Amino acid sequence: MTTPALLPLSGRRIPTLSPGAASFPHHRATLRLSEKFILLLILSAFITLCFGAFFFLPDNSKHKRFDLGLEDVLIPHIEAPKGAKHPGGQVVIHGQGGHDEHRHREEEESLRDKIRVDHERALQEAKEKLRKSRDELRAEIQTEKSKVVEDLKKKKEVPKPLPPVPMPKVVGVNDGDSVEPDVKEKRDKIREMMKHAWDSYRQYGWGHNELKPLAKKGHSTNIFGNSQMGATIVDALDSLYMMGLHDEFKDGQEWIEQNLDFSVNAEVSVFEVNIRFIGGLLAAYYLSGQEVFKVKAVQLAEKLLPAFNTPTGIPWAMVNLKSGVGRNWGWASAGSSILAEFGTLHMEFVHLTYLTGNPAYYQKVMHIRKLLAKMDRPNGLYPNYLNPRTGRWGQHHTSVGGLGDSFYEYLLKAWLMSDKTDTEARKTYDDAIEAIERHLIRKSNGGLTFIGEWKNGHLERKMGHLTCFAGGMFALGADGSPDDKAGHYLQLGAEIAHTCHESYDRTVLKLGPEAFKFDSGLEAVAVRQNEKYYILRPEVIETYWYMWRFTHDPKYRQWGWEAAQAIDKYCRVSGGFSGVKDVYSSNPTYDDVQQSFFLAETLKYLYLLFSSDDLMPLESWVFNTEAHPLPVLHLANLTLPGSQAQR
Ligand code: DMJ
Repeated sequence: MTTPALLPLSGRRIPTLSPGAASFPHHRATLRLSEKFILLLILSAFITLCFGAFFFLPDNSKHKRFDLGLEDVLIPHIEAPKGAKHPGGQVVIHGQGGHDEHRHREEEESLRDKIRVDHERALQEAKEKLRKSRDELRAEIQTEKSKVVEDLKKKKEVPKPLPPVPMPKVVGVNDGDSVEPDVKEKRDKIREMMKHAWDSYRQYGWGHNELKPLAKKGHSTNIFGNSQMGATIVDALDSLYMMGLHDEFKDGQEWIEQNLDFSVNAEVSVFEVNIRFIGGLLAAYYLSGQEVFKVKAVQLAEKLLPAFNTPTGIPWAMVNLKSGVGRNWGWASAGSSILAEFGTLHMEFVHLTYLTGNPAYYQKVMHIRKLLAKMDRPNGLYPNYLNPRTGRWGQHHTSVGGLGDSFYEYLLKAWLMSDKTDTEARKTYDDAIEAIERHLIRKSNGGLTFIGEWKNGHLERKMGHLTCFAGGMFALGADGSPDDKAGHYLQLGAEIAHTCHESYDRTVLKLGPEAFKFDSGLEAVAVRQNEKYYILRPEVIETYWYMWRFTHDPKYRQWGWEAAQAIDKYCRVSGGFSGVKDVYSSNPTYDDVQQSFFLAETLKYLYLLFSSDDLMPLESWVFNTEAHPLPVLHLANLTLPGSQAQR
């Protein structure tokens, strides 16, 4: 589910004013930091003054002091006489005369003195500040800021040691080389493409999230906030490892050790960070055994947890890594959370609980599952939007492409990853797929099977590139499907693969458009200009790979090779690989983005397609939605709190 990068987002920007703008009253109300600082000082001096004045009122005032019950906060150093406080927190003056009265007057006197001194000091400080020039103030603010940063750095927590956990059996991390020279050659070509993508990023975008291969500089989208978290490095690690690019892997590891820091003031997508970073780090850990990846994954996961602080426990789409404040995308059905986002956490979170012994991760995702299980589903379908405040569905839009896709994928993979013991997940997957088949899957007039989208009771006969992953999913889920329907689902997978191949084959560049229609005589072609782009996406090749693994029909390698050649011919530039804006034009323009998923997924699936099956066998590994492999956990031997699978 990557739609956020493409859909119009409500990313709010703080307007920046030109120097001196605040001195013109007709300028917009946004103030610079130094002005804000001065105003704050004046305001605090004024408040201190008022507060002080309150105590200079005549004693016969009817006012009762501290009657707001805030005394403990305001003056914690003053002890109220024993028993003199009523339940509302009000200090009662008993007026018994004599000793008590005298002591009370003394206390009052000393309090007044203190307030007077404090308030004079505050006034003095404010006056001094006001006498300073703008530059002096700016320098002062800068020094204070740096001090805070320094203090924070010093305070940086030493990571808690993680409990020793038995490493799941890691099988099939081998060369996977083929004996057939032709296949070997193709595989070498894919490795060379990976090297070009990586080296270009290394040279021009190192440390940035992604690369602009034409401008030859770093790139980022709002899914990563304003951070420089090296998304491409983390996303690419396991591909590098599998391809035997060990120097590059080491380079990436070093960057992560030295630079990857999650204490940044960045508002990131919980889903994207989970699938790319946590998934990428965990896979790198399992493949290489290097502790640093596990430690970083856990540090990051802790930063995501505040996203679950909603009235329902359905997480926000975005969270600020520093403040923990979450919110949803402005465009998502009246502030809803998105099915493919909150429904694509399970695999990584189960592994986090496994590796840390902390049940919180597992509990969070199981809570989501339970909540969904209780809800009514229109026609048995899951709408893409769910409001995290009310727990009600938003707009009734169902899709196996963007906004819905990986929710279904993770149900199936939760079952596979649990060594097929999480039967609840399998049943939920089977029920969902049955409803999808009934309502969304159709055959076009030209005989192409497609998966449409359900919008308020109406089937839109349009399929997205993202939806093409479903061919692989159906094949992967065939074994274990109810009523002996394994053959049926394998066939469905093959039909989807065929349709998606047609969407590539009917273009000039032999690369697939973002979305294609089956309407008014149209068969697997894009209509609108803004659906004709190809951004290096993996889904079609992903399906070819799964189909290859389950059938060994040579056409899947053939189709994969066609796509690889087209990418190399039309998307390769001297500074890396770029998406193209129109796959129907013989002279396409570039979008100038080398997406991190190109290295994580597209090239990895291509490489696996030309490798032997003993590299990453599907009985032992489950690929997350960003193609990061996680080992099957034999849950029968584990203790995941509350897990059905424990029995
Ligand atoms: C990837 O980030 C993941 O595959 C996600 O699930 C959906 N799509 C993008 C790539 O297209």
